[in-house]
Amino acid sequence: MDAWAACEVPQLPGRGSPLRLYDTSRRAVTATAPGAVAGMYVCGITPYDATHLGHAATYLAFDLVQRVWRDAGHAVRYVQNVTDVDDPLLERAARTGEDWTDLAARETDLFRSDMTALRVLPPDEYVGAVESVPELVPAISALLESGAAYRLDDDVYFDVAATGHFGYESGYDRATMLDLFAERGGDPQRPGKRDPLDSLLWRAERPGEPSWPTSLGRGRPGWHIECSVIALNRLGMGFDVQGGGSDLVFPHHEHSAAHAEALTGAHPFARHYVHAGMIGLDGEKMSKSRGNLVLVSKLRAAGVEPMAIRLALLDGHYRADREWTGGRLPAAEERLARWRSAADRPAGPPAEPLLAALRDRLADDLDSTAAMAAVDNWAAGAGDHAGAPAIVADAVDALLGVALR
Ligand code: 5CA
Ligand code: ZN
Repeated sequence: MDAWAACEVPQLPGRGSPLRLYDTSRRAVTATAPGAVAGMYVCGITPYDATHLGHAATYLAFDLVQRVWRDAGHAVRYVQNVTDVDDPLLERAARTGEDWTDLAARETDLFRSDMTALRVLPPDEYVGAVESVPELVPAISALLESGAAYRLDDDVYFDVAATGHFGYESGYDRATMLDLFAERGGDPQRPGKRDPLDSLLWRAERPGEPSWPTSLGRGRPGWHIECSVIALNRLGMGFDVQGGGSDLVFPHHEHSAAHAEALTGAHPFARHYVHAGMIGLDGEKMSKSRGNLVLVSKLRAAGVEPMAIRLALLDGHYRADREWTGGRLPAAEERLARWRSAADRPAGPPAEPLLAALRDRLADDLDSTAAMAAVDNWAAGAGDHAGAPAIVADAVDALLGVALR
């Protein structure tokens, strides 16, 4: 499907530093080491409700990854999915009486316009679950043939014993895995499974649910295989970053990795598993199912400048769980105004030290808070460097994605 329009990224003088990122599987910050083309897959939305600030914060974190890589001289191949058929979407449509395809199309459109407004660079390939059914079916069949998957009634399950590596991505113990699996869409209690943690690859048709006629029978794909195969077919094994929010560490990313590793016999699926912290409201994770949402589109409709939303969300480390509070927006608006008037000056302090600080801080596991403090310092300083404001505006645009002019 179509993504959204890209904004221009200014080319900066010199070259940025190699990016280091926290990898969930190693539990450490280590250097990313992309070749000429860096590969990144970030899990996309399940389009049953509008983009909230938690989604936006997660996509902004990976937007910084792309910007830092580009500045360091890499081309980036970025793939994102849309989970446009899955239980929560179908349940919402059934409850409101809306056609599920209409609901998905409408919310995906709104997501595109929110991402465009926030100046998030689009993926090179934006791929829906529905349109990828023809590539998921052969992968599920191959897993069945190799014995990594098995039939249970007419459904198909992945056997977690199929690779010797299951559990390496999250590092969780079995009790934690069982809890999270039950909490996040798994079915540990279903009788007949080889292991309670085995995940659904193919769900045979149920009355009233959408299904596709395939060589596996009529049905629809499971969730983890969607991201596994969409990424594998476009980026190959061992791509640089698999990303999403921390609620996807287990079971989603563990199973996605295991599926691809069982399919190919190669390891690892991704070289870095990168997870953004959860944005909370009133002490709880902001989520569609809880309904405690602050929507990007609502803020925009109320006249909030998208660049202020961007600044508000970047003012905090991407990995930390963060609480959204009403005071964040006015503070970000005030900061944006300060930066804009500083960038409008005929001259200012030299740009080079700021550019170096921005590059250095962002390359260190995306320390956006420190990067923004460096811009504050530059804006507060005085100087007679006539070219500096233009370079700073370009740097803030290219690296933080914030348009000052
Ligand atoms: N479609 C799946 C991924 S394949 C999904 O998780 N969709 S989602 O719409 O629920 O979430 C989209 C992205 O936003 C995911 O990366 C998820 O981890 C992230 N996310 C969801 N809620 C929050 C939150 N409160 N704070 C930060 N990120 C969040
Ligand atoms: Zn995913």
